[in-house]
Amino acid sequence: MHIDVLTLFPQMFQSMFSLGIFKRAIDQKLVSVSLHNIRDYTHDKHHTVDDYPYGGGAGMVLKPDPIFEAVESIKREPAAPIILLTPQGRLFGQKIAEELSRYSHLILICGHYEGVDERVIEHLATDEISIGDYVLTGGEPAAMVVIDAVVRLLPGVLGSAESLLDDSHVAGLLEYPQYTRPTTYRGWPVPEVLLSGNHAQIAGWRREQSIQRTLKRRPELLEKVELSSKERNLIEKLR
Ligand code: JD8
Repeated sequence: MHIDVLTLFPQMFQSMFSLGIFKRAIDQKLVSVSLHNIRDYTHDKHHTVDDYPYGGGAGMVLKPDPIFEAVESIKREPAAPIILLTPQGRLFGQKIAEELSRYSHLILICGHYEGVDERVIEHLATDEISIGDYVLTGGEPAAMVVIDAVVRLLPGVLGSAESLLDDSHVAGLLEYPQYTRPTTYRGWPVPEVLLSGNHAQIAGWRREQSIQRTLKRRPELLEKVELSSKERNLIEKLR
């Protein structure tokens, strides 16, 4: 997959792409990322990227022309979505991550200040995404969230140790509690069952913990998840 990112602050992405799972994925050529500074697509002496809003109001709006020219400079695969990160977008989740992971090319546009000129939304972007109902100062952290969630779904990016199968938002339940050594830390023991070596019993305990935790913290997730009749009974009992 190739990802083009348009931003006023390309440096914000540098540590993400130079460390850990991302660096490995890029080195293995499973993904490539090009950062484009929107300011490089201005033509005036002061490299102006923003201007006052027509009709008045606080703050500045990103001008359309550098954003259009930046996108037009990219060799775009015809199917590649042009995604604007914005609080007005459709709410990002695992399902959209899976959808985006099926493309071989993504173009992400990060706005700043009060937002971008509406003509970018109407005539350039093909998709608008929000990562949640809180206010960011710009689209960059949202683009990083989207890129992270999408790239880890690409074949080969995760090692077998980090495999996808257990992911809570894939399975539809929250994850069970996890422990590592020491078996007792500051007097707090690891649950006995995990030391038993009885793999069926451990799997049963973990499943029950996942269900209990989901019921307590995110009960709405239980509506969609597939459960056995035994598990449904457990929930009724816990309720
Ligand atoms: C892009 C500018 C800030 C937004 C005035 C100052 C996404 N889930 C999300 N929350 N916030 C954003 C986001 C915020 C942005 C920009 C994304 C560009 N701002 C503006 C409008 C109100 N503030 C986001 N994705």
